[in-house]
Amino acid sequence: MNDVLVMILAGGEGKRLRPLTLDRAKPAVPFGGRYRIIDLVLSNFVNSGFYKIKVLTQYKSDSLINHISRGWHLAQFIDHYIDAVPAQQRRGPQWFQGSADAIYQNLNLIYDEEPNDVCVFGGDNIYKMDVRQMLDFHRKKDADLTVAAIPVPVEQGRAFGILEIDRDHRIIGFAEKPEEPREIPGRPGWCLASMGNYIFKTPSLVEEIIRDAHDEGSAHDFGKNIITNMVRSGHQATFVYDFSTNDVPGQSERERSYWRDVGTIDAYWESSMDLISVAPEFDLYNRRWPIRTYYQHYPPAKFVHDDPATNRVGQAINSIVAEGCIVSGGTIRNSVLFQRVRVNSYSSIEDSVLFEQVEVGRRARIRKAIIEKGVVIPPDTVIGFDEEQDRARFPISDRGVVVVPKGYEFEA
Ligand code: ADQ
Ligand code: ADP
Repeated sequence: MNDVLVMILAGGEGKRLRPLTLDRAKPAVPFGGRYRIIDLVLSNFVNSGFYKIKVLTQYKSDSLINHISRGWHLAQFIDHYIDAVPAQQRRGPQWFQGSADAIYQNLNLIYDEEPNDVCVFGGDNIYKMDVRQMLDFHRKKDADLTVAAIPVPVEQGRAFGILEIDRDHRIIGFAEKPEEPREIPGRPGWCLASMGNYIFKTPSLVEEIIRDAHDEGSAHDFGKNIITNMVRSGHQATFVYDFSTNDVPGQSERERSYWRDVGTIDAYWESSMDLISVAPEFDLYNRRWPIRTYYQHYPPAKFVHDDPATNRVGQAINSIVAEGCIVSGGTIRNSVLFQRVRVNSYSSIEDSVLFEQVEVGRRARIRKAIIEKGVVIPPDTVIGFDEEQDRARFPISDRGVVVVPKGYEFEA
C-alpha cells in the first residue's frame, strides 16, 4: 500500500442537502453524534493500511479543512500523511470545474509521489470497505481502472453511473446517470451502480486526465467524461469490483452491503436512524473497524432528574448521546445528539438529529427534525407535529423531516 496514493474528492457542493451544506461542504456535514461524513472514507483507508492521503477540497472548505488538520494528522512517520489540499486555482482565478479538474490541478502531487496506483474515492458516502481487497482485485486483473459497484433498484439508477459487465467483471458498458438504467441480466428490477470509487494505474490516470483537460467540450467530470471515455474507447482494461464481496472484520451480514449516498435530507435522516437501534444497520461500535475522527475533550454525557411523580425524568432510549450533553429532565427517543446538547425538563425529542450545542427549552416537543448547530429552542416550542405551522417556518423534506437551519432565531 506504500506505493498507492489516495485522492479523496471532497469538493462536493451538496445542493440537495441544503440547508446543512449552506456553509460547509457535504463531506464536512456532521454525522452519527461525533463524526463528519468524510470520516467514514478516511477510516476505511486508515483501517486498510493506506497512509498517503490527499483530500481535495473546494466548496466552502473551511470547516472541512479545520476538521482534517486538527483530527487527522499522521505525524509519527514522515511519509505518512492525510492532507487537505485547497483548490489550486492553477488555471487562473476560477475554482475547480468538475471532479476530474480537481485531479488535473493537483497532478504535481502524483508526480511527486510516483505511486504505482492511485485511488480516487468520493468523500461523501456512508459505508465500510477494506480497500486492500479492492486493490488486490485490481492488481490481479492487471486493470488500468477498477470501479467499485453495488446493485441498486432501477428506480434509483438515474442518480448513478450505471455499469454493464461480462462474466469476468470486465466493463462493457457505462452510462452516467442514464434516463433508462439497464438492468442486470437475470436480475430484473436491479442495476449495477458505480460507487464513485476508482483505482487507476498511475500512467492510465495521468494520460486520461491530461487528455480530458485539453478537451474543451468536456465537463471535466469523472463519471461523465473520464470513465465514459475509458470504457467507450476500449483501449484499456477496465473492471468492476463487486462491493458485496468485500468483507470487513467483525461486520454483520446486513452491513456488508450497506452503502448510502446521503445526498438528500431524507437519505441523511434515514442513515442517522440506521445507527441507533439495538441491532443497527450500520454499527459504530465495531472495535475491529474503528471510525476515527477529531474530537474535543468534553466531559461525559450526563442524565439528571428522576421524579416519576412529575414525569420529570432525564432519559434517552434507542439513542446516541455524545459527550458533553446534559439531559436534565427531558425524554429522548430514537435520536442522535451531538456534543454539548442541553435538554431541559418536560421536553421530548423523538426521531431527531440535534447538532452540536443545541439547547432545548422546557416543555419543548420535537419530532422528526434535524436541528442545526447552536440553535436555541425556546421553552414550549413544538416542531414536527403541525405540518402547516412547520412549513411556514422551516424547510421540510419530501418525507416530512423538518430542518431548523443554522442561525435560526425563534420569536421570543
Ligand atoms: P456524483 O456524486 O453525482 O456521481 P460528483 O458530484 O462529481 O458526482 O461527486 C463525486 C465526488 O466528487 C463527491 O465526493 C464530491 O464531493 C466530489 N467533488 C465534486 N466536484 C468536485 C470538485 N470540483 N473538486 C473536488 N471534489 C469534487 C458520482 C459518479 C457516479 C456514481 C456516484 C456515486 O459520477 O457515476 O454513481 O458518484 O455516488
Ligand atoms: P461546522 O458548522 O461545520 O462545525 P463552522 O462552525 O466552523 O463549521 O462553520 C463553517 C463556516 O461557516 C465557517 O467559515 C464559519 O465562519 C461560517 N459560518 C458559521 N455559522 C455561520 C452563519 N450563521 N452564517 C454564515 N456563516 C457561518
